Amino acid sequence: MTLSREGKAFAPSNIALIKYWGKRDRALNLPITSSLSVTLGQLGTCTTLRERPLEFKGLCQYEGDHLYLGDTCVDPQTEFHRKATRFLSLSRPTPETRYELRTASNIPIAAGLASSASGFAALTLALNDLYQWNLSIPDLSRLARQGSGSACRSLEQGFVEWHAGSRADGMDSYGTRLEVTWPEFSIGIIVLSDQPKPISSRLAMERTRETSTLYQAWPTQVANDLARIRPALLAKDIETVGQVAEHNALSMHATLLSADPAILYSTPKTVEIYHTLWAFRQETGIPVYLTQDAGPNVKLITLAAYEARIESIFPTVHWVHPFEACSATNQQILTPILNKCP
Ligand code: 2P0
Repeated sequence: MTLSREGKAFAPSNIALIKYWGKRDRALNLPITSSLSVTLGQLGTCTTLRERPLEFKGLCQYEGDHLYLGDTCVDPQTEFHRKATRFLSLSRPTPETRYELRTASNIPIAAGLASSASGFAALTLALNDLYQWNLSIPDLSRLARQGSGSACRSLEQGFVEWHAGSRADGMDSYGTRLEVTWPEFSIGIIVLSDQPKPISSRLAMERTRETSTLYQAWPTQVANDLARIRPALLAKDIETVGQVAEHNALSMHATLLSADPAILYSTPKTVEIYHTLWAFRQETGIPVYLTQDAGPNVKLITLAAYEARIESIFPTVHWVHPFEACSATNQQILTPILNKCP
């Protein structure tokens, strides 16, 4: 018994500088606002996908799609399995088609490091490879979005803006790359926990939208922040980029705190990092800023030249250089890192 030919792809993760928080359509993952992220180069997920004959069991003993995380069979009751199966059903050739999907990530799963973004972007690219669709980047982005909203920002390298769009069918809601190459731009990841988050971002953003009065101000804030950060990125103005991104992240967490019941992803360690960073910035004048997603981990925004100084206060920081994988002439294509797949 053999499996069909395989589709295989790598996709990087991304970190939002202007956050996606709140949906206007839950089924299609259509956002209330646009958002803007930086793609993480070689940090992401590799996925292989095959059609599985029904009688082929392998390690997973259950019916349906078989999902493997590394060498471990994923429990079909998990949110990850449900989301992946639902996503695969968008393009299953027949209702009887079953898949074997193997995924390996070099970032902690569900640690607020946007691993669902790279996961669904890689799965979209693996489908594109398996069925030889040759889809355009906007088409890939629109499809990935339906797996996980933030995945639509992981189809290109560099800075990517996800345009909220206004159409009910979502055809105008996808990511496009900004014409900026900034080799010195650096993201520092401080992992405080790789445990799954206490509440999924999907549920958290829903509760915030429904119960937080502060959330009413969020769309206006995002519009203002986007208007400030776009020219700052083009000008490679790290102070403005960092200030706007930090302000945007803290404002998102303020809406979460004002949800009912409140949602707090920060731990005491997270808050300690805030204070250490702000004191360091004040004392040294070094442009280093923070952002935080749906988890306790903190990400730093800075330039490579300041990394050694910053390590004196945060020795465990893991640096990512988003533009490392991009040559000067081929800045956006994911192909140079496809060979990251084992
Ligand atoms: C972002 N986050 O812009 C924001 C900031 C978390 C905090 O996108 O429900 O996993 O699958 O569309 O994409 C995480 O949300 O949510 C996220 P779904 P997703 O990166």
